[in-house]
Amino acid sequence: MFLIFRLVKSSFLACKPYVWAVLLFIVLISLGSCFQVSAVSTYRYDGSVDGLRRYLLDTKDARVSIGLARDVYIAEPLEFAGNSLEIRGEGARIIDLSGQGGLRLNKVQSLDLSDLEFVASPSRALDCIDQDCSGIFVSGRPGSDLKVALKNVSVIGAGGHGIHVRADDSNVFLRSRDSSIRSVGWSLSDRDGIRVDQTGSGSIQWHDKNSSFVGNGGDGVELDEAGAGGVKVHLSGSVFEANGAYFFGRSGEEGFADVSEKTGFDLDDGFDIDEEGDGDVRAVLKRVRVLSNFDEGIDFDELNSGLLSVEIKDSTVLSWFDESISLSGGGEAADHCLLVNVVSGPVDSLPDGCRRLS
Ligand SMILES: [Ca+2]
Ligand SMILES: [Ca+2]
Ligand SMILES: [Ca+2]
Ligand SMILES: [Ca+2]
Repeated sequence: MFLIFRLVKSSFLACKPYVWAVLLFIVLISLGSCFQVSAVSTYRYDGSVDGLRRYLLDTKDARVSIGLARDVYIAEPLEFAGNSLEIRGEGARIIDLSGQGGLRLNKVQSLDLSDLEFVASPSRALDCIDQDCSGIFVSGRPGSDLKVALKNVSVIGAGGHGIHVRADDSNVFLRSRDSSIRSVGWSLSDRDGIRVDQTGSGSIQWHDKNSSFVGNGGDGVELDEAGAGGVKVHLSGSVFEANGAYFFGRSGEEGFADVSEKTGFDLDDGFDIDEEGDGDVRAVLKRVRVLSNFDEGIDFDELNSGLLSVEIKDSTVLSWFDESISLSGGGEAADHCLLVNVVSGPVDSLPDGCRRLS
């Protein structure tokens, strides 16, 4: 305070512009921090699922901390339709017994999850024909960006997609690190570890560091982008392993033929990008492992106007069923493709347009 008083006093005396600038800066910083503190306060989970449910329904910008000793059992989905939701698990688990999908966010701007394990009870295939069954479902608000951030998050066992992000006319920014999506998507064909559906205007950006996608029925990750806008990904240390085996895993079961007739089939992969309309696919993958997925390891398709640009470095991509790396730009070769120190195969030929440097 004394410093501020001295500054005010000296500024009146000297009328130096820089002194006024410093004072204005201090005032703005103070107002900014006050605003942040008052805008989002933290709800501490106290063991009442009903209380948590009401808080989420009543709050526009929500922040929840759960705590290490807590297992949160939910018998029906937790719904949120405000602006932004942050859940700090602090080591907690949410255990979804509903089978319909555990966390459902409708027309939001951001979801931020950290230090949380999300375990879903598997769903029956017939139950998932008419409902999403994703562990976590997030839809964007048209005209606003949609940000989804995962840090040290696990999603295990959901019958539908592990995480399903859907956006019409919104940019999707997905950031993940040290997270794991595994053993999801065994109710129906084409239920993926992470699935992003972006239609209309808007693009998809995904940054990942050290996350893994293992043993999911559909793709490890599928990014579908349509209309104006493209797909940009930057991955380092990501693992896609043993995904896409739904067909083999379920084909002998009773009722399988009925379900497949109603829903159709999609052959899934480790990491799948489908981009159409205006817009590029630009992917940089470093130190990734893509192993034993069915049927392809990496499958990137770019359609209509735009470029397909792919760089993969210091990585291993092995597929025993179909191509380890499949690239299709505008129905033809990639526009730019560089593989540096990449072990790939054994069912493999260098994709058209690719250069390999060892
Ligand atoms: Ca899929
Ligand atoms: Ca789009
Ligand atoms: Ca597009
Ligand atoms: Ca395109």
